[in-house]
Amino acid sequence: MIDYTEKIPNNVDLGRDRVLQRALEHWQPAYMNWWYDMGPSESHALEVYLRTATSVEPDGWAQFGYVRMPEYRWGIFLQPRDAARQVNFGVHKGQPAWQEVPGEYRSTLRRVIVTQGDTEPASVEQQRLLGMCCPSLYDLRNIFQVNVEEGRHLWAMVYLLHRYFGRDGREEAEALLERRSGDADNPRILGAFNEPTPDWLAFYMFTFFTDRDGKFQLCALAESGFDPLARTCRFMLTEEAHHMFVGETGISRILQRTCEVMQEHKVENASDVRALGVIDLQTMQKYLNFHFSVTIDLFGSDASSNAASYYTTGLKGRYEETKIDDDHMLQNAEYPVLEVSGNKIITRHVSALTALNERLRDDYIAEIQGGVDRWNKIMEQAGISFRLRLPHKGFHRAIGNFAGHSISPEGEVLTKEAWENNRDKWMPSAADQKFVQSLMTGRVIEPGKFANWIAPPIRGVNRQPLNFEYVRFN
Ligand code: BYC
Repeated sequence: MIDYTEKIPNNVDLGRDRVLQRALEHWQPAYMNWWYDMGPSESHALEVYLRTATSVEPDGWAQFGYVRMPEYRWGIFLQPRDAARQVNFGVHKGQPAWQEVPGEYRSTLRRVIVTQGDTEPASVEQQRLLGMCCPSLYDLRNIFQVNVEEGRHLWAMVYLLHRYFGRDGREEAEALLERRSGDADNPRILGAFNEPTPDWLAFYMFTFFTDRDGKFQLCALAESGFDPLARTCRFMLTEEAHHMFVGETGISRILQRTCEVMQEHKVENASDVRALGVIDLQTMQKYLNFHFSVTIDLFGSDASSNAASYYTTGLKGRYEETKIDDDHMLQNAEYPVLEVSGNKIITRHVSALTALNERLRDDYIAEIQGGVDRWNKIMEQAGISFRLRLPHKGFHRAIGNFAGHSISPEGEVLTKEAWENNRDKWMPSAADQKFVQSLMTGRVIEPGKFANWIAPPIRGVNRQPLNFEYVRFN
């Protein structure tokens, strides 16, 4: 169980390590200052129906109740230790999992933990204004739940930095509160976390696509030979599931509403659909193209010596590593990657070790495709022929083999000029964004009411009715 009597709730017996406890208690007010500055705008006095972790066991870890977000009990929760756990891949395969950081991997591990940690506050910063134009109390509560849990994920990485990396870990933990999403001088580390999330369509796309990168990266880190990292990522994954649910159902509900309106008014043309105050399917496709492409960049280069060394040294595994039936060394294995050759895209077989980013990206894309198929069922059931499609992997890429190339959503290699001429057909244009913004000017906060452009969810949170007061404004 988690000890909530402590200033910092935890299940790591923090009270026994006074030095660590003091260091984290010193970081805590800096974190709170960051939350007040960069957390959800004008939200501090609201009472929000949130879930809080009570135990790290798979059953019954959550307790629901009204909380003012600054009073949320952020803390440190690791999955319980399995004393028999081993390093399951790479050159140390078969050794007992490490309980301390191996000296030779210290800086590499710290970099991975910092990169992971940096995404968590970044996403809160990206979403901070959205509460001001929420489509319902239900959605407002959900975004706040996502935000407090991203805050907790930051705590998870900061614990590792403080506990295992001494002074430079503490400095990195401070820097995590100093970088800012989109800041020209001190931006967040990874590209997608510096993109704005200006509206709720972008938010649902982000939680569907980008939080799922979080899932796959956390799964890979949950395989780590460094046991405390593995255990903390395992627990973070239980929280991540809700974020992806918010994204997938958010998009489903928008599609549902658009299809209802299209059927009711017998309209198909995008401008007629927009005139009825709902989001046309073409705009949904453009947002999808954007979020998919910036998210698949987050997996890193197709051929990466970093990825190879993370694996060989046992720091970061593959998705579901222990379920894969091979030697878990990959010294002689190959993996296909795509690259541009002249005006064609060709497949080349490269060392499976250097292609580990690509492999994780492919695992991710397979799961994403399942979600897109589920969305398409909504159009199918409404008798509408439009289907959403994932663009080609090379479309709009800034990292890896496709960076610097102009690839169409169908996978044709184009000239830069030809690509630019089609840009607004494939990606949200300024006018598209303006239209989506125009739907989201005020907030809908009457219990049980939903904005016109989104259908209500099938059920409420924690079996509460849809007209439950998920957020109290008092
Ligand atoms: N933008 O060898 P390369 C989440 C850098 S999301 C900017 O290709 P590597 C969440 C790279 O850092 C999951 N820079 O890549 C979701 C490297 O720089 P240095 C976050 C990029 O190292 C929603 C250089 O390019 N977790 O949790 O094999 C809400 C060459 O790198 C980008 C992780 O990412 C980019 N897109 O792999 C909240 C896991 N991509 O070091 C939360 C930890 C690459 O040469 N991170 N670069 O200066 C990693 O495992 C790896 O750092 C990466 C990159 C997979 C990201």
